[in-house]
Amino acid sequence: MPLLLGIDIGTSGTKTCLYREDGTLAASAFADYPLLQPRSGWAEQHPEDWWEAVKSTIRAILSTDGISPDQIGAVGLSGQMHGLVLLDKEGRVLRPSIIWCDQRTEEEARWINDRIGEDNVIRHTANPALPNFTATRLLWVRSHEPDIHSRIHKVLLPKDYIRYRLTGEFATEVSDASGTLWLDVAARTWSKEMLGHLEVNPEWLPTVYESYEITGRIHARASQDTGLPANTPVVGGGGDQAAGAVGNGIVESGVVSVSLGTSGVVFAMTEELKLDVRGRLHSFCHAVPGKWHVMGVTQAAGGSLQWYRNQFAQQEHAVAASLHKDVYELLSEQAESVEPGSEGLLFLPYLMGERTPHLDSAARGVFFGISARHTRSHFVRAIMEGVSFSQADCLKLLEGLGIPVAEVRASGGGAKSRLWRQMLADIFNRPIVTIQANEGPAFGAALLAGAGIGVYSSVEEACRVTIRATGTQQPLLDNVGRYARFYDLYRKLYPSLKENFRDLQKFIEENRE
Ligand code: XUL
Repeated sequence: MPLLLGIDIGTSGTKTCLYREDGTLAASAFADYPLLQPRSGWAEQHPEDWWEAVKSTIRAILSTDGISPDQIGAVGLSGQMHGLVLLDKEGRVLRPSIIWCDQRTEEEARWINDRIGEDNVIRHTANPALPNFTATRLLWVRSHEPDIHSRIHKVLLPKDYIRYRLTGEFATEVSDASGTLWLDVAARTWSKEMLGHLEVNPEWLPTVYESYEITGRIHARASQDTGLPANTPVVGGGGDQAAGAVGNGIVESGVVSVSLGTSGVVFAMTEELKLDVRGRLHSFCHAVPGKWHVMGVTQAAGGSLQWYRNQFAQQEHAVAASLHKDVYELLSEQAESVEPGSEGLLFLPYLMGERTPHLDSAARGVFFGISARHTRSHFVRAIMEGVSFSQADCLKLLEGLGIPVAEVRASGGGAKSRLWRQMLADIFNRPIVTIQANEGPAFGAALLAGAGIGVYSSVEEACRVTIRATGTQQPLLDNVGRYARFYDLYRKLYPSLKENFRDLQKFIEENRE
């Protein structure tokens, strides 16, 4: 039986995983790369770094004992969404990719909504223009780097650049394409109207497939580079959220996922396209044919704790290394030593602006209520609680659309922490379920690959065959009450600070080099 390879080009690194048909993991590898932040609010990565990570992780997997390349039946790709990759006519990358969490294009987003009319943008694409959508980045390049703009031959999303390196094809699929603002999400094709209004040459854009469809095959050069057999099929795959949702079995209504990666996402499948009138939730094509999804996004979820780890946890790093432990495990233990509510220390996780529910790229992180009693452990717990409150904001909006929530499944790096899952259970006041696979997007991409070559009869069947719940954490009544009270306070803080965030942004701009 063929093995299925899933590759997830994430923000902190690339995770490549190989699965058997029953969904069990045969091998996995991870390689990281830097996030470039040349200015406050900017975020870029080198597509060449992704490619190096893809090559090295595939090679690591193929050198695992007992695995031979010809066992691999198909490859599925997943990746961070919204990033802009520009190629010239020789297929060379024109500039570093401006990635999903970059905040420089507020003006371009406003320009799109004003010029086309927000209602029309929503009519064409199911979403209003937001600074994280790819279309705004291309406009930014047009006005700030006209020389680069004039040399554009192809415009790709991050995982689709890797597809190009693997197969030589320019292709994408509906779920990732939904996050560009160039896709007619209802019709699942590029929107002629949007391309026309924004003066995007349709020839720049890749062919759009359904996520399980074969988009190309490993070519000879990539076979040499990676060790994968030439002609191995590569399916569409999915944006990391849609692919992750497939990997969590979010392919039927009633089951909702919370995934705590760098960003945090609450995700639900919908039988038809459903919209939040104010655009606070994204409404995109699902990686399942004929289905859509809605999702709420916390920009800096695991990203907030990662920031704390990088800036303040040197001591924990050293201890973790000496104990052969993950530093996040240690941070979680510290947080556990503090009572729910962090003795009044409250965190707003807006380190990279915020999408759901505020749609405000000027918002910034806040610790509120610091007292001399607070220790580093309180700060860690407050970060985890603040991120959970922000995910509760997302869930509330989803429920407001009438989406049934019978079960919530947690996944992503943050959900490895039992404590963080308990916080979600207590703050959502709902049981939180975990499943056996924790590699969400890479797993989902592999399942899509299996559906593409007929190992499974459909994406839904792939999920039925491979996904099993492994545990449920119930809300603890004492905590539920305390958190409900604290959440009220959390929700009041952003409105009181909104204008101050604007002033702060002005101050930063005035004092920029
Ligand atoms: C989704 C989103 C993030 C990125 C990075 O809209 O921006 O999930 O895909 O993970």
